Amino acid sequence: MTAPEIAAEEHRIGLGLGANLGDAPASLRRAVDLLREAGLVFDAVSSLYSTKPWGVTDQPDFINACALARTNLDPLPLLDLIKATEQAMGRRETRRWGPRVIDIDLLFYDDLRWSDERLILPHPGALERAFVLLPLAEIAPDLVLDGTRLASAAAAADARGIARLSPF
Ligand code: PH2
Ligand code: MG
Ligand code: MG
Repeated sequence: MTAPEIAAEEHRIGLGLGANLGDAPASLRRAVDLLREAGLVFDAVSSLYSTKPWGVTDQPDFINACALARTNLDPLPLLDLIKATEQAMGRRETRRWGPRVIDIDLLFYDDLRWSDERLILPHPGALERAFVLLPLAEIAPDLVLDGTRLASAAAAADARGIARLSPF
């Protein structure tokens, strides 16, 4: 007789979290709580970082963090869950790169490379934006994205305007 299947959460994912409206640290924690209640298993969450706005600069500073989790969901159902969580927390569409109560970005999903109108994996900003790279490298220094080890990328990043605040 074969052993029964155990519902192991087998896909390893990275999430980028950000907010710059309302109580941003509370929003990041609420996002993790909601995703956990929805079945994601969190293995690590970075410190909270205060970061200067990137892209559109005339808006409040952001709080950013990254997390490592596991899921059984395929990429698009996972993306649906992420978007539903943002909506449940009051996210409304604003201008691109504008202020938001919560932003949850899927940074990677196993070693999957994916590109369509809804999703690009690995997230193209993960290696380029210090507000993602620094928190992600804190919890996954040995992870390799697009052939680059995160610790090396973080060491080379322009970390001006980014301050580690506190544990999550
Ligand atoms: N998110 C953006 C645009 N600019 N800047 C910082 N510092 N942090 C963010 O999370 C961020 C941003 C769009 O998602
Ligand atoms: Mg984002
Ligand atoms: Mg987003």
